[in-house]
Amino acid sequence: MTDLHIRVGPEVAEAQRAGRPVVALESTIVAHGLPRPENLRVAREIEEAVRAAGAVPATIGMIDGELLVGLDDAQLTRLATADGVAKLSVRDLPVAAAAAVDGATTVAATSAVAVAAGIRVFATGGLGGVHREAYDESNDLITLARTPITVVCAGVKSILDVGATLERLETLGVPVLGYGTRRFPGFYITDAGFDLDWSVETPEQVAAVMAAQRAQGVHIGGLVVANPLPLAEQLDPELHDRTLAEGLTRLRSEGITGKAVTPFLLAHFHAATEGASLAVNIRIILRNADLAARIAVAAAT
Ligand code: PSU
Ligand code: MN
Repeated sequence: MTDLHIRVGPEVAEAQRAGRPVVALESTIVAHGLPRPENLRVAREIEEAVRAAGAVPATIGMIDGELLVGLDDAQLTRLATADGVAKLSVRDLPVAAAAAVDGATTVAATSAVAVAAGIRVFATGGLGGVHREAYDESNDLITLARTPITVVCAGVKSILDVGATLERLETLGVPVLGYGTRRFPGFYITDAGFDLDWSVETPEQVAAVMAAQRAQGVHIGGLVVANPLPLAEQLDPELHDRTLAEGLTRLRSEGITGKAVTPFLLAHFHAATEGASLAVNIRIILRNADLAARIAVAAAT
């Protein structure tokens, strides 16, 4: 138990003592982002992908109000299968702890807790960002501006306003590195239509940026590594555009707002594409877990 009331699981604690690489993983994609029953299987596969690339996975979440870094299989199963698991962003953490609930942490909350526990690399699917409807900007962005963690993602979902999200990351001082690309990926699609200023080709190059960021100490914030799917693996762009248009229409007609927006659109994609978006989603997460582990290995040596 740290003084922040974060409990680090035994395997993660042992790896940290030995200076071995650790990769943080979020639980919102498990509890709210992926459909059941595949979510639990995928959650385990993500951890396996991290191990296969030489790092120790630390899935983060809340059980009975306690923040855990490195859920064991029973805890992971509980967050994947229980009803009423709360979606926790940063502001929800103290309230949820006092209420002793079970909760899944978003990119923002996972980043903040990971850094508090001394972890510097994190793999997810896609970041939250600026939504297209009304005024809604994910806490993921401002939290990345303040939290020194490297987040490997496939950009942001095309359900968001991708251009506005990139502008906000610039305003907030968060560097975005294209991994093997100079185009920002749109999660299901390889290229969301925006140029990036910087790209890297290897995990070692990412580790060098992380080291420079720490050594300079000029801006204590995060780093986004945008890892696109290969073109051959993306969701058919036509199916994508049609599904997105339908989803946005349903959002309006069903009056969905706030933190329910992201899970609603994800569920719509999974249902409307009859699993095609799910297969793509799983590929993305596994690829990001692998890359994050290789970055963590490079950063630890
Ligand atoms: N992107 C995905 N799948 C997800 C999410 C984002 O591809 O499940 C989740 C992440 O946990 C992210 C959160 O932090 O949605 C953002 O939610 P909001 O827009 O309410 O901040
Ligand atoms: Mn929101």
